[in-house]
Amino acid sequence: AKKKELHIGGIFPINGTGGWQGGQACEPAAQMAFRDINKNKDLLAGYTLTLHPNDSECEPGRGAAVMYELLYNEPVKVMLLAGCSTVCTTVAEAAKKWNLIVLCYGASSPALSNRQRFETLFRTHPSATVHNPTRIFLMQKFGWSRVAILQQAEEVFISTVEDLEERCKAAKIEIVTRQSFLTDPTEAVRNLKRQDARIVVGLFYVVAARRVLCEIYRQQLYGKKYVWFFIGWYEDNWYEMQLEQEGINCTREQMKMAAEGHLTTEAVMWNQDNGTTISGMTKEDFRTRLHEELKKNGFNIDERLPEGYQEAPLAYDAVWALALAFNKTIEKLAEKGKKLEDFSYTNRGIRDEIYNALNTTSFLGVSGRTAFSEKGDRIALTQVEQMVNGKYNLLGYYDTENLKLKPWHNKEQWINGKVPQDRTIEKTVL
Ligand code: ABU
Repeated sequence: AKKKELHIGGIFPINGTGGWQGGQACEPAAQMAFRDINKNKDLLAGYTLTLHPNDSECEPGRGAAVMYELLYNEPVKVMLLAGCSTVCTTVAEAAKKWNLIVLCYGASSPALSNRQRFETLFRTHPSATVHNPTRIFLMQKFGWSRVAILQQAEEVFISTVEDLEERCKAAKIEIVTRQSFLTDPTEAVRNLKRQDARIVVGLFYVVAARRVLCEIYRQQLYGKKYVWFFIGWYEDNWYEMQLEQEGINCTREQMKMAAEGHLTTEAVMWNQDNGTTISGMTKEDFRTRLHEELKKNGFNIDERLPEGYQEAPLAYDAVWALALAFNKTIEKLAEKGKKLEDFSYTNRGIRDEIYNALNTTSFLGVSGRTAFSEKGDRIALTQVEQMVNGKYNLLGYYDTENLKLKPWHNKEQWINGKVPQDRTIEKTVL
């Protein structure tokens, strides 16, 4: 008998210029998952999943337009997959009106952890708040109790800072200044210098990060007196890419000098060990297949990895989470004499079944244990790295749930071997 099709709307940020174009690697990873699931005889018997992919460019307006195209054109979509915080926020806020569950593989905004506002949202991407206990741990470890914050004015970073401020207050760490910018960070960096900020937490998308880094160089907020915390999900050589195209007024060498010694925190997005996961692949099998897919999609991965490479396992596992939830829903609905293909945008009952199924999903994926908290969030471990001579060194892992190191390698390096101070130390004249 002909298999029944279940349609999924896919919203991927691919061709934009500002935020996170992670669809470049996440879409091929998701496509791979759809093929694997459709071939799997133990899942979704009698059904086939069809993805309808679109590019949101990581622009909320474009994301909304794409969502309406998916909704107002046949066939009916049973779920939406989306990435990039600004787009997920727009899509997830609206989708509940169509009784649609939204599963975000690439959205870190803490603002999304709000069940009143985002009734039908789940995400395989951890919330950016997971970085904050790790930042506090590092501040305490290195004796910094006076820090500053520089952020891009986007809800994803604003909500991360709100959480960081609370945690700093609890840990008695003073935030000397909080500077924000829309597109040009010049004035904000100047203000950091005026306030004699030495330890700075920077929160911005990668294009803005390059502008900030060039400004750090120009205003000389780098070197032995300064430590910057950046977000760890940028690609490894982000500081020297796209400089001409983006009109960055610094050379590669200057960018490298300014980036030296900075720390990054990031959620661990690849399974920790190389054991077999639900798809039958280890994370290294997945990497090999992903590389083949990326090459087929025209990426020269030896030259540079596409954006979203780190998050590709989250996209792959999002599709597995969706398939397992559909499988469970089909069984539940059958008990009531109903079918998943009867889903319509006015069908709250089927939406609730899919919601309950996702809520109780738990499996070992290529990104690690995949399960969702009551807010729809992913539970995760964080990783700390430091840039030394233009390359990232792994310093260690921090378990933000149990507030434990696991393990720390003591490999941090400071210019002249001294940990930078968080303030000017007055010399006592005898
Ligand atoms: N790791 C990518 C997150 C992108 C975003 O939150 O928009």
